[in-house]
Amino acid sequence: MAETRSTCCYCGVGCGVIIEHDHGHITGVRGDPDHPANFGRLCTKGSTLHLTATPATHAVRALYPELRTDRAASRARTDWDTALDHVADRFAAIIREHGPDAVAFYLSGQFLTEDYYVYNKLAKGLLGTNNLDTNSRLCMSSAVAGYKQTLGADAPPACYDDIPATHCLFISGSNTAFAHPIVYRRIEDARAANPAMKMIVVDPRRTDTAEQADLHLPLLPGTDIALYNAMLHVMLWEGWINDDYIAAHTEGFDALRKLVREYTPDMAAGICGLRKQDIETAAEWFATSPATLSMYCQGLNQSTHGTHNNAALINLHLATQQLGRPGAGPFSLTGQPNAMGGREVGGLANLISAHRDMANPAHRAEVAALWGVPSVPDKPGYSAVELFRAINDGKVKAVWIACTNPAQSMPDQSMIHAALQKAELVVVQEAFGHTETARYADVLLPATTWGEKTGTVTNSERRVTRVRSAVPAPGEARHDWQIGVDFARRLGKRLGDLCNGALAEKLFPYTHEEQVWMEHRESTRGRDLDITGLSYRMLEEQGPQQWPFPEGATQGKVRLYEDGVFPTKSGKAQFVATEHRPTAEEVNARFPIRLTTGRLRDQWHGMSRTGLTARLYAHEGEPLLHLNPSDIERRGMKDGELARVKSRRGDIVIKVLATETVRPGQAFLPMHWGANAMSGFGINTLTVPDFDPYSKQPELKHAAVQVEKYKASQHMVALGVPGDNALATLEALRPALASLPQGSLTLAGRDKPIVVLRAEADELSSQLLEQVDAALALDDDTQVLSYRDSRRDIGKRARLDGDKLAAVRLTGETKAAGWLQNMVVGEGSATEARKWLLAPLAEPPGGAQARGKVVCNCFDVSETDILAGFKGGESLEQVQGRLKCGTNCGSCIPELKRLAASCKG
Ligand SMILES: Nc1nc2c(c(=O)[nH]1)N[C@H]1C(S)=C(S)[C@@H](COP(=O)(O)OP(=O)(O)OC[C@H]3O[C@@H](n4cnc5c(=O)[nH]c(N)nc54)[C@H](O)[C@@H]3O)O[C@H]1N2
Ligand SMILES: Nc1nc2c(c(=O)[nH]1)N[C@H]1C(S)=C(S)[C@@H](COP(=O)(O)OP(=O)(O)OC[C@H]3O[C@@H](n4cnc5c(=O)[nH]c(N)nc54)[C@H](O)[C@@H]3O)O[C@H]1N2
Ligand code: SF4
Ligand SMILES: [Mo]
Repeated sequence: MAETRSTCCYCGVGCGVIIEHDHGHITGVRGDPDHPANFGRLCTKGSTLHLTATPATHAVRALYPELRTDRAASRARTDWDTALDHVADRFAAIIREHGPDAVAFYLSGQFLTEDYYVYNKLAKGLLGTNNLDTNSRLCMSSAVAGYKQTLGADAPPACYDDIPATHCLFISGSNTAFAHPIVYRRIEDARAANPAMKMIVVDPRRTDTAEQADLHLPLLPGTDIALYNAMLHVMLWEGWINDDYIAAHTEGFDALRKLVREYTPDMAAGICGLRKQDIETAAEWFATSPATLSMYCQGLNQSTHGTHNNAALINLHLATQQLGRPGAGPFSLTGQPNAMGGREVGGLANLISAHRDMANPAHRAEVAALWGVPSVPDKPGYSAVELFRAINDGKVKAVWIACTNPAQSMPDQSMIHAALQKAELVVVQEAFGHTETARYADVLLPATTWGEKTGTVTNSERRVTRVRSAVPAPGEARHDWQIGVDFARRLGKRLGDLCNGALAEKLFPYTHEEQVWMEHRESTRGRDLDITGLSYRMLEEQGPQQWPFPEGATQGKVRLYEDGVFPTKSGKAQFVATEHRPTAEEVNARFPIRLTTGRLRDQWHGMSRTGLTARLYAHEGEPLLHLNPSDIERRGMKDGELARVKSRRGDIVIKVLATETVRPGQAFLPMHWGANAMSGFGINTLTVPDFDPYSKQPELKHAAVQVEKYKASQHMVALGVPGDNALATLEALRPALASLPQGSLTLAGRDKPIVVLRAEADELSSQLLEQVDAALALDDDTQVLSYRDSRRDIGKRARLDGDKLAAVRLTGETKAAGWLQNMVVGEGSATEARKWLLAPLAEPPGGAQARGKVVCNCFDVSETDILAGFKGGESLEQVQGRLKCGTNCGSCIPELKRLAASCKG
């Protein structure tokens, strides 16, 4: 057995992991005790990483290059030479005919810095197009623009050590407990150590994070600017601002001061749907605390005024000098593991290397000189939404998509799917071949992924960490950067003197990722993110380091702007006069519900990886629309019934979940459910493609929708697994899911995963039922128990494996599905079920219940069991002592506290 230190490939906290393996297979993972991001801790997702790398996952891995030359045909396996030559031929032909702006790259904040660097140079240096954008456009681009407009550079000034040093933590638009769990563990520690520390949470929903706050401001979605302006109004009125600091280190305050005069707490209370006193309290705590740290994420960024949401909050830090010292600062939490690295290499359509500006001729000349090319293009490329529109318009003919799944994650999915259909050439470079986007690939290029890759990433606190490979690439998968280099050389040969084709060999000489990184390092010399003092060797010997870390330094910079000097022309920070603006879509009589979207604790984005691990479904196991009970009742519905949710762009059918965490008139959808998990194109069918004018980040957090009861006359639940690979069964059932008006396809169970297909339709065709039975081995009548009541339209089919229930299909009445699922998963005796299966009963036998949600994933403890403890008078400590819940990774602690509080009240 061997161990390899690496980094978790999920969120921007950037936790260090130790991969346990036998050089061939990954067998386990644990937190790296020496890593400064997590000191040994991991959350539910990080601690199950090894389960996404089992041999069974090969059923869905992209293992070999695949190609189709005819759109109507399906792809066939090919070799790398054929695949890359084909793509190079097509790219060269399109560029020759239409110019370099007719091709585009759409990449990812989950690329390593080395991957990113190669593709950036390929597009901007070799081809001369800035059509290179990434999913960071959906994620961090408002944070980038917000920092640049105010502080002058895209650099989060704070760090994790500011958490224990702060006296007031202002969390806005961030469900830290779910989305940055290990940061949240640090927050819990800091609050335990300093009970006087205040925590304010600004979020329309009462999330687990908000639940723990000293002050929760459940503002109406999209009204942050009004709130922050009003807080500044109060600070001015009370004399809580720092005039000396403003005079010495900032510019633009007068315009802002004038503007916020009208933002009285009363006025903002009306716009935001908040209490005036709460706005005043927030202003007081923020301004008068010895050190205030804000943490924010997509609730601010994913908005048509996302840049100004960021700037309005940073304004407060500048006005009160809450930055540049321990425990204070505006700390934008990074979403993806290497969105920061992407920003560093200039991996967006409007950036160039090392935080340089495309619009600045001197910056362009510097990059051109570094690369040894005559020039880099000055025309900004298409940003994510613009790019897919340009494909739809036929302006972009070929698109190369890598390490992101736009056919699930982009807003307005109908437009995205139409674009992918329309494109002349779609290249998808993926580690997992089953994604929604991979279906559109004319060429599928298999990439290595976590556990196999090597390079570097930068986390939220500017800390550069090594990612290392533990096991070899599966099949013929290759590293992302290598694919880019190989392609660049092939394309160069075909382009010749066109673009910078003749220089391709010289531009892409790399044989090792470290060479790529060294070039990136050189590009940062003298820039705000200077890392010329770092090396792979140093990261190896001394562990992860923060930037800037210029040559000659012995340590990176823990915290920025301590001297009050900012990387702007004047050296002063800039206030931005930010005004409240409506969201792109406001609610009205036809679309009366404000829909927001976001994350679940245990799933990652489109679920290509977390969706392979059954236990990660246990917390919220199927697509659900979170809705206030009063809104459910008003529609004549009950918890768990189906609703049709409609926006101006399309509709989905989904079960409702009654929850007080959303206020009346609002709804929440987890962002994870795409076409692989539910019928149609998934939840992003509903979201708006409108974007912020500065950052071009689309408004994924706000849409106006209508919600109506949906009634299907037929129901089906089919569950089980025929062999030992549930993932293969999942794949086999995908066509069935796609043919349904409403349905979902998920995993359940723990060590022995099973597949669960739920379906609702006015008619379940015999063809569909046959398909389902075949996939679950319920098709051999001699092996199957079968009951049919045609008068009541109730059907039951089950396969037993000895005395155990192995698979079930219920049609007509599905109330017993949860009970049967427990039985299949629990592998208990099926004696009782056998009787039930052959009887006209529809409901499960008395008392038998579905197990319900699993709160603690480490120890598999359900909400039912936890609540029984609290209701029986046990304290949190007693419940934890008995059931062990929350005593390992701690991701469920906020929820345990909430459940405890709910039983007290
Ligand atoms: N479990 C898990 N963790 C993840 C990820 C994942 O997929 N799963 N993804 C990672 C990535 S890439 C990202 S970007 C981060 C995202 O991390 P977060 O931004 O923390 O997560 P979200 O759930 O998208 O949104 C945060 C909150 O914004 C609130 N919100 C909605 N509208 C508004 C508004 O107008 N104002 C305010 N103040 N708040 C609003 C929502 O109710 C939601 O609770 O998570 C990272 N971590
Ligand atoms: N409604 C709504 N939509 C949202 C959001 C929201 O809050 N609400 N959030 C947005 C945000 S913040 C983000 S960041 C995006 C994320 O959206 P996506 O980028 O689409 O999310 P992922 O599913 O993480 O996609 C990464 C893909 O890369 C593949 N992959 C993994 N490792 C590797 C590798 O090493 N190499 C290659 N080539 N491929 C690999 C994975 O299998 C996966 O398919 O979603 C956005 N969409
Ligand atoms: S908090 Fe969880 S998902 Fe994020 S890096 Fe750490 S272990 Fe990975
Ligand atoms: Mo993100």
